Amino acid sequence: MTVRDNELFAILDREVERQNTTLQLIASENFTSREVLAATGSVLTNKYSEGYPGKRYYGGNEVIDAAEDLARERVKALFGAEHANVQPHAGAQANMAVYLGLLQPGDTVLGLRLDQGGHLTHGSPVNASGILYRFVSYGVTASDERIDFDQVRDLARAERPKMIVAGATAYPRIIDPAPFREIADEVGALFMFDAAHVAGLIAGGVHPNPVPYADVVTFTTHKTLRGPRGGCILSRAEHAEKIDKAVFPGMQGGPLDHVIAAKAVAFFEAAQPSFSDYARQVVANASALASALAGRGHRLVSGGTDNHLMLVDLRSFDAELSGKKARLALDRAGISLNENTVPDDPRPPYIASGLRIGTPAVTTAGMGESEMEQIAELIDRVLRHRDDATIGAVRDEVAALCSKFQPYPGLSY
Ligand code: DSN
Repeated sequence: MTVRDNELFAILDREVERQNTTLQLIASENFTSREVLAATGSVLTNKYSEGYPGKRYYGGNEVIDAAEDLARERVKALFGAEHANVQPHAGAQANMAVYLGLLQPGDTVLGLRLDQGGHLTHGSPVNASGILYRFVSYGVTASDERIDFDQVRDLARAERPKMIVAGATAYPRIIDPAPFREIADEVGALFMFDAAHVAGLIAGGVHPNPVPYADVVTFTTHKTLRGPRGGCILSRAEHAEKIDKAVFPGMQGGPLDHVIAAKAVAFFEAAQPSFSDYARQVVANASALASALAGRGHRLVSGGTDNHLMLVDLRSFDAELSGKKARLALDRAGISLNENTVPDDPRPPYIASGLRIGTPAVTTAGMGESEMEQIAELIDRVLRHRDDATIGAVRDEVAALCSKFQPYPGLSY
């Protein structure tokens, strides 16, 4: 009989309490189902299974094979893909495996500017993507702050990239895969779509599916898709072997079988009709929250949103208020979100001039448009005053609101 680690389990209980009593507005977070939690906490964590179903380096993998096969078949059916690799530990590993499999070091790649919504793995100089490959960045237009396809085309013609990467970590608009495919075909480039943020919106049928257009689609399973933390790669059959070799043995050793099982559960859940209702409500809530914030005088990058997130540009609201200062004040009020750069941000990313706000988690908790109005008022009050009395009062109102929408009532470790 082992001694129970009360210290650690008390910390887990504190996190349950935090998630049940404060507002989770980080655009890349969600609340998984209890079935996803159960699979993630299952005995599959005990197994080693380097390789792929039917081709393992260790014995005793017949059950693991069944779980991984189920995950692969479900995700292929969900997105209409020819091939799936469900082993990447996270989105960064998924992206790096695609580069490792399909590029040579030094190859030129086009990706969205990091300060305009791109991800670290889209060529940041401090990330392996930017160290190993020659990324050239496109951006958004100055006029409407949407992807500048004229620039993408001009850069593609001038640079002749081996690959064009679409997708973003902080971009509030639909990303149409069709023009990217057209440009990639014109210059003979591969086309990768990083759908990490919008995978759930695609699965729910409210955003265009990039699978018919892209050579490869990567995504994380824990954002709008509402699964366990992890990554996934979908590809055309012609790239399957290179992608699989790049994930294992190229990038990773033993897969996280418990997480792969939880991914299978999430793909099952995302295939249910109710998931389309969820995806539609995520977007409706983001739209309502954006309108309510705009109505209170906040400038939104691109003027609004058509996905699950929005970017508030604080510069016109209060030139002294950085994204970081705003985030810290909101944190104290029980409102969790992150500071984010806005296009042409004069501040560095860890200070930033904007806030990124997302609705996947609050929508899972059951909130609708009327709660979004209330949340906008709470955020606005904190940003305007930032004193202890206001923050304390908002914290109480946040707790009262959340008490009606607990994601994990009664959960205890
Ligand atoms: N950390 C993720 C996000 O918040 O968008 C990206 O990796």
